[in-house]
Amino acid sequence: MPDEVLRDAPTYTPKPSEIADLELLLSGAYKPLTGFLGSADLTSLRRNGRLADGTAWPVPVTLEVPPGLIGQIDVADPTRRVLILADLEGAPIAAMNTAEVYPTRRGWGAAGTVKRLGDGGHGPFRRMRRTPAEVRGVLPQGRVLGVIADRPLHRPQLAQIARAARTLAAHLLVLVPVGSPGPDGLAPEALVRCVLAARDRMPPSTIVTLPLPHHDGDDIRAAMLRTRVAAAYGVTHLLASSDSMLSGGGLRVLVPRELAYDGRDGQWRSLDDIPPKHRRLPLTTAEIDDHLDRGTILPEWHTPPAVARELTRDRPPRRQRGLVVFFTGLSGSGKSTMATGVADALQETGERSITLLDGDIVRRHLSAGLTFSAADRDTNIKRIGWVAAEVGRHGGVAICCPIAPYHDGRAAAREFARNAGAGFVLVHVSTPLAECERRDRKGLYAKARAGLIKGMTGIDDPYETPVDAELTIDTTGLSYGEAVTTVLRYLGNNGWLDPR
Ligand code: PPS
Repeated sequence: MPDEVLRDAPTYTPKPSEIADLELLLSGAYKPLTGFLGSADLTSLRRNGRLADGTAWPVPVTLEVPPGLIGQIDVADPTRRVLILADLEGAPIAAMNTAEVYPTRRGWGAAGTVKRLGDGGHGPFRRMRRTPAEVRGVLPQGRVLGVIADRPLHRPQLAQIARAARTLAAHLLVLVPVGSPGPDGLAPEALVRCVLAARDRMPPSTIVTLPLPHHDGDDIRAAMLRTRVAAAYGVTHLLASSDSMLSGGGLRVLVPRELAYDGRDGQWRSLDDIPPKHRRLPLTTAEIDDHLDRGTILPEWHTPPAVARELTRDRPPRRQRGLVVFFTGLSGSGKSTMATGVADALQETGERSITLLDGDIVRRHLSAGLTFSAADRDTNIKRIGWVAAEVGRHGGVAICCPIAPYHDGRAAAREFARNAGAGFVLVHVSTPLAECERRDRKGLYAKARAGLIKGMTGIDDPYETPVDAELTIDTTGLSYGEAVTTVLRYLGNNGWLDPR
């Protein structure tokens, strides 16, 4: 590709899951795919699970682009059909030779082959990324037992791995997906630390990371994709987790026997070989989360202490974990008052570091210049949500109290918190409009009714009632103290505060 074509080509940063797909396309893990799919392949895929040329392929690998970009690309002109795909910092990863742009349900899709430009960037444990060719180059001859470790490995999984490796006389290849937070919400780097912490409990192994993205759609197809990727990495036998039993991609999938802990000798063996009174079943994900939330140590019979230590580091007990308390409600509903009261009470106990992100104050600093248009409100809420999540990432408590009238903005704030490993409590202050209008502390409702201000939430701008609030409080007839106590009691009962 000539330099001036690259220089003049538009640059676009895809969504994280699309960047993960891109990395796998570039590394050869998605062989035979060499680029993002076009409409003919997608239609064929939907119809019969095959690409237009008949190759079996499990999931659509697509790139969505904003409408503004479409005008800058001309697929008929070789000098104007190149699109530079960049990472989140804007550094180029690849050049796409756009062969087609097509309308989708949500906007536009772009298809074409991709060629690597950058080194793939940085990031924690980047040195553990390997392409399939690199891994195949170092694997010993013979069978390769593959494990996709999207969750930490506890003793039951470690015992299954050891058994399978022994039975097959296979070398062990552990693939750690790091594209996005895993199913347990664990940050990718924390997952890698947990897997490495279990290394001395595994047979000799090769451990690599890869950005396996999450694809919408059914679990079977997602499992088929994983199987294909594992096969590309040289896996001959893939150890399935109990919830993904699938074959395909030219390898064998092993569904491990369910193991339990035998209290007589401390071994993990088949459930059926242990008398019920000596048998302990593996902890469920909910039980593990509960241990972590409360800060009780994961039992040694179940989890190697080194793994437990890493898990606790990433998910400290709730009373020490970062938290976003997000109040939403109409103007005058009492959310600022309650938020301030909760902040004061927590500051008095001294157990937490608090940041209060009040609607009015945010609009003076963080969101100065924003209006009350739908787009600006959305930006405002995303900014608040982002800052709150960063506070949470560092173990603090962020208390926010904007109106946040739209579901999408609130959902984005929740997602930011989740990705930062922080808790998120949505408090809907549901005081009805009539009561808010009666209070009308700032005289805004009167002005809105008189037509002096436009777009007032509740009057001529919508408030989408939350359906996912952890707590709903109507402050009509409630004293200040009662309202604040309700929130504090919720936080206490759910482990977010030190018991007193
Ligand atoms: S939003 O929708 O979440 O971005 O709003 P927020 O940042 O919380 O700002 C709400 C405060 O701005 C004042 N105000 C208005 N509210 C709603 N609609 C319109 N058109 C409007 N114009 C000004 C109002 O005083 C809100 O303060 P609170 O504390 O909620 O009463």
